[in-house]
Amino acid sequence: MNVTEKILSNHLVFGEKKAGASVGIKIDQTLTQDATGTMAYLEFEALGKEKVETELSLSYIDHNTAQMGPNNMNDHLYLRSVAGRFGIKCSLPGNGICHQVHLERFGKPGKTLLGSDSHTPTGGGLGMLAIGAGGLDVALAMGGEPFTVKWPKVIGVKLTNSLPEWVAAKDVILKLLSILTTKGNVGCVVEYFGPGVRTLSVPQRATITNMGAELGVTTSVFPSDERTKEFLTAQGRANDFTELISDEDASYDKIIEIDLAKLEPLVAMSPSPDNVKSISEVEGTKVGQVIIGSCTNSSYRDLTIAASMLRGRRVHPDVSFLIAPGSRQVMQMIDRDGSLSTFLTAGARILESACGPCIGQGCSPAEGIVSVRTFNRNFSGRTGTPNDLVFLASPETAVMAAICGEIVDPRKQDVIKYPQIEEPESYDHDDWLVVPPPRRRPEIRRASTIGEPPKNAPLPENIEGDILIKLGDKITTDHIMPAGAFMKFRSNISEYAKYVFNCFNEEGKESFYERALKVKNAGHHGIILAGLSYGQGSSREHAAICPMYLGVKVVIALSFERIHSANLINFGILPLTVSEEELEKLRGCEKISIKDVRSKLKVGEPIKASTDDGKEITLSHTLTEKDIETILAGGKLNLFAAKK
Ligand code: MIC
Ligand code: SF4
Repeated sequence: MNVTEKILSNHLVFGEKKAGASVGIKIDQTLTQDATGTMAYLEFEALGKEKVETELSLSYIDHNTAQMGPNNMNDHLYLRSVAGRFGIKCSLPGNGICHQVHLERFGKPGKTLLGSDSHTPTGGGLGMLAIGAGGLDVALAMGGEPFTVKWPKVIGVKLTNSLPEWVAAKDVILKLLSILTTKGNVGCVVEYFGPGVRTLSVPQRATITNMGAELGVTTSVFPSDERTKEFLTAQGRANDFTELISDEDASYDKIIEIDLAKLEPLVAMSPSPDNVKSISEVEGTKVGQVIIGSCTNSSYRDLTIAASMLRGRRVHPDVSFLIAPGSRQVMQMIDRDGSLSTFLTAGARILESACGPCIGQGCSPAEGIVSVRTFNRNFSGRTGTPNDLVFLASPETAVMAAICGEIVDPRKQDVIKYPQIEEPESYDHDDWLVVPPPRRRPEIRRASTIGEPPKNAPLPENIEGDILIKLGDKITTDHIMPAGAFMKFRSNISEYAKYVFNCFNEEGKESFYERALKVKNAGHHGIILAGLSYGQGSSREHAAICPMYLGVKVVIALSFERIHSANLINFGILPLTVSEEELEKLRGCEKISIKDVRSKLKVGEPIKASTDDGKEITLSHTLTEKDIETILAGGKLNLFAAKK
């Protein structure tokens, strides 16, 4: 067996080990972050459980830390109290980004981790099967329910040789993104193997598995080997180590070989992480902002590289240079070893250990300037600046750009020697910003800005649909539900729903929200039309909950991304697929009706839609029986309540 099959088999609760078959797996650990966590815990409360039933559940506060107005801190107090009440640890603001902290302090090889954040696969760097999901699925896993996932196809990525100077782990994943792209990888797991694996440390592996999320795969995983042991030992967690490697005769559904020695520095240009260019194609581009941070590249290793390059130097006067260390551990260590002072002398602005600019919480670039970031996403407008120009790159390439004021191939200069970085033998760790559940169960603190998960009605038999919006390919959840400044409404659906598809609203014209409400109030049902890979990116279930709240019943697309499709089902929205030809026909009309949809779903008959211009369209789906039951009930919360 390969590593993926081993972990899945050890956790299998039901289902057949066959690619594409629905299986239930036991979840050992869960994590949430504040932006998805408030809803997840409101949903957990609705399940009526006394305590979590996992080995370990953690609630991280790392996304909404700007605290403009009371909303954010109201959320934080709710999260801390609800964690205490149900036996969950709470990582307070300032302790760091969930994925970085979880890797450092809590992840364990061979375990399963379900997180309400799409970059949960970061844990794959430690040999965990770490999967991102919507908050409701995480709530159910906390309640002891198995998590349902398709038995994956495993793409083996064979790594050979070792990385040359100035080429980083980020370039490995950018290379893979250029091969596999962000579309069409649903239902796959990427597993790394081969002799090159041992040349990569755990933080480097975690950069690769983290950004694997952009491929749209279920997760990515590395074996757990001597390097894993070194890392866990340095974290004071040698006892958490178990070896986990694939069998000699393990096979993969497909193999991609990457010769690390042949890689070069790469850059992903706006507006997609798979818009990958070699550095020679972008050399000389003037840069106005550089940021080192996010859960992809803000480890101690990344910051040590950055500090070594900056020692005795200053950043270019035209560049605003910012650093957000991934965790309090990293922050403390760069303080102790003098890197912090190097950064300050070089002219860096130091940000809190949190998601910050990665999710548009400040530091939006000025119009027209290029911002080079070590992050994982550069979807248009995510920074808070419309039509932003964000280039994703390794810390090495980013710091070089900060020093030179333009993109420079670090291999072509001879001023800065390549810093050889050793992993520390011991990391600082005290965990005192991780609050364990108190002995006496606290009362839940629920301020006025904290709403309730909205209820949905069962799916109607006949859908009288108005097409609310017609979209193209690769619509991300950032398009559907903006983050940044709007994230303060995450625990209040009626407020947040006002901003559905905000980026497509035009001034002076009816907004999506207004249109959807008009249709809903007229007793009709909302329909969304889209192209390939609808719902890429984040795990935010708000991208399903808010449209549901506005009366959307069906999304018709060429294909869906895994997490978003699960979120639609969880909240009772029907995801239907259509051929390109039929989609074109739908684009030409405004209203469609889908008759007898409940009955047809139940008996597995094809679903037909008739358009207002007299055409008949066939719609398909890949729903399991359980999915159908969920949608018919109007979502998982209704289903759960009915079964109680
Ligand atoms: C993101 O990177 O887009 C986020 C913010 O971390 C999201 C979660 C969210 O929307 O709260 C994610 O990746 O799942
Ligand atoms: Fe936070 Fe950005 Fe990572 Fe999402 S991708 S968890 S916003 S740092």
